[in-house]
Amino acid sequence: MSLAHVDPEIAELIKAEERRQADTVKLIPSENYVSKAVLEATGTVLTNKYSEGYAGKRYYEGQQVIDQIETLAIERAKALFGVRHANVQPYSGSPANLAIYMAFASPGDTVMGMGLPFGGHLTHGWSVSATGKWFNPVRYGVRRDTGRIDMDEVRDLAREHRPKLIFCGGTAIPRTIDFPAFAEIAREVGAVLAADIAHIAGLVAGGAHPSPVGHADVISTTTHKTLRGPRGAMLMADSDEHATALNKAVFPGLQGGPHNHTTAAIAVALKEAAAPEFSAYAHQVVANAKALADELLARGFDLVSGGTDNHLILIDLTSKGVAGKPAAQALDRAGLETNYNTVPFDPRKPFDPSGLRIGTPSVTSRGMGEAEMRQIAAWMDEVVTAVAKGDAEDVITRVHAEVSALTGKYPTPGLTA
Ligand code: DSN
Repeated sequence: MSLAHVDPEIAELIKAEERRQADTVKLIPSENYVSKAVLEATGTVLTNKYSEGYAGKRYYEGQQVIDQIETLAIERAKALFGVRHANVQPYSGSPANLAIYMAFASPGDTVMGMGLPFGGHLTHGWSVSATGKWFNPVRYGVRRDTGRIDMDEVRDLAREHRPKLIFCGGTAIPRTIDFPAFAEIAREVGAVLAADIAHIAGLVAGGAHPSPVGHADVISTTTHKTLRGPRGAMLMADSDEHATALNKAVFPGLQGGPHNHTTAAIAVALKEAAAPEFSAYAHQVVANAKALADELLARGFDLVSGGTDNHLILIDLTSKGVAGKPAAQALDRAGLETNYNTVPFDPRKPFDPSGLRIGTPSVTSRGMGEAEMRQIAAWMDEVVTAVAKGDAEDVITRVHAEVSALTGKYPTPGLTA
């Protein structure tokens, strides 16, 4: 029986979310629209199967098909990123990163990562995360004058603290990550270098951001951000020794049975990412982000680091006289979906910070280009200015109507295309 028949309430809510996603200009940089093929692979009978272990060595029978699917996903990951080993089983980014700790460090060991308020991820050793509680985290940030990672600080901290593990990458970094520089520092202090490319994996795959391969010892990524796959994650490595440690950490170290429906959808997404159109998409994501950033700058917005090299823009709204949360809420009501975010050296609290984080993967997947980015910046400016003046209702209503007219022209992959 169909979902609509069994559970009309949930079916209607899913339809409502479909409509919301189609009617919204989605600017959250970690989100995207997956293809119909990826969605289809996710909703299959593969969800019925347990497969603890790895291909050829499982703890359940009946793996004739699952082994082939997981092997295909692994081979496609290896080919796409040019690595020798890949593990496609981590449930998502945080478990993938935890597996790196389990593989290369012990509780109490010193580890190093970018502080959350500077753009790092919770799992890079932030205090509220298990990684900050169970390990001894040392954190680097960005320079106050440039908003960019301070590689001198990274080197000095690494020399002083001799971490076992160094993470590079994060969730709010608008600039290119210098993997060779991190690798040189990690080598000097004898640390394992982990590149968390969750945000930029699609750009790396499409050739729009330098690759960490050949520099980082291990690479973690989610599969659902710029890479445009299902919610999941992967770990990659070149050396047999690192790969063996990662595999053991994922299973049996941290996880039970892999989510086979996700593995199949990852395989589909990786096939899509190897196509020439994907490279064009990745480059357009960056071109769109630059166009959006330039227009925001021209309209007097203050961007952390002064712009962007990738898919992501971090706006400090202090100079606009409004905080991130009320701005994000008003923009959402106008059909422009963003997330409020801390900015480096933010004097405000994380739940009510000074910044807005935006990005261009979703709008690019819909086929929008630079002209639409300039229009989006204009709408953002109108709404934020109106919020600062304390009189935004009319502007929100008008902008929402204009946003709907725009979204109506751009099909949403997986939903209306
Ligand atoms: N939640 C992700 C993001 O939005 O960047 C990071 O895990």
